[in-house]
Amino acid sequence: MPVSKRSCPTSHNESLEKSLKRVSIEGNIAAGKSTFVQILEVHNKEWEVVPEPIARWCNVETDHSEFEELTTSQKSGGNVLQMMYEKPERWAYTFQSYVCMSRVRAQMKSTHGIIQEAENPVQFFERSVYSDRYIFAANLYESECLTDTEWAIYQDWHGWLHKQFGKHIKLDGIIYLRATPEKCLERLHVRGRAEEQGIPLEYLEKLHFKHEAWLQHKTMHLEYEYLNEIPVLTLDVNENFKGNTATCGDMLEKVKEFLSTL
Ligand code: UDP
Ligand code: DCM
Ligand code: MG
Repeated sequence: MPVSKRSCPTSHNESLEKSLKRVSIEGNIAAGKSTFVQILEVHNKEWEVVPEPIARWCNVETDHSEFEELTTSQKSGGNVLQMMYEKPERWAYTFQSYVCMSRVRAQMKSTHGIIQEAENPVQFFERSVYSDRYIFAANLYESECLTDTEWAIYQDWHGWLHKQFGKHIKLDGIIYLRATPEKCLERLHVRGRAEEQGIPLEYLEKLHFKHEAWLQHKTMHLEYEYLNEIPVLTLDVNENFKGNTATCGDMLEKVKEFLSTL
């Protein structure tokens, strides 16, 4: 019997889907997530990284690479990250809906190339639709930057999006990069992203407590039940790990051990 032209790629995708592990790297602003995922990416060719599409948020109309950090002169489109920080009660909803949509798109777009052939493929996402909702959007709602109506609409489409695309974005594990809000503020200043320089310590404290409730104390209520059982690896990143071979080596060992349990 002739084999259908479509059967091979389909079964190939199905077997990739079965062996593929998806792990989100969570943590406060400037904790060191992007730095860490870059280390992961070069360490193992079976590991693929999906960074946050921050360039899209700083330049809505651009056709630059989504993951490029752009200079101010390159930013010709609307900078919705800046708009959100300058006037959150006006722009928080717009920003959060764009963030979540662009994240789903970025996470679904990958799994190309080497990972297709990998024996133990892993995708590391820089953050997830869960931190978008339960950390950032929830905090903006509690701070009265989202109205009741905006929050209700956000949760409605978030649930729908998850139902439609959950298969491609559901997680097998979470790595929590844990740092004090003070350390994050210091790194935020070192990084010097212009839009973020007015962020006060209190804002990072609020986000920190939400991360702690979710990933450390596990007291946060989540609509997605599978998340209550998900394995979490916490890595303390208060000490500098960038450029520190020994610390990075320890972190990579912990990640490998964690992956072997998923
Ligand atoms: N950084 C550092 N030491 C570290 C980790 C990060 O100095 O061990 C710096 C990094 O170079 C950057 C800033 O802290 O300037 C924030 O890091 P990143 O962009 O990785 O944080 P993210 O917001 O992605 O969590
Ligand atoms: N951000 C946000 N809401 C989200 C995700 C990210 O306000 N749902 C913001 C926080 C940072 C920037 O986007 O200012 C990128 O995050 P980071 O620097 O932690 O990578
Ligand atoms: Mg980052």
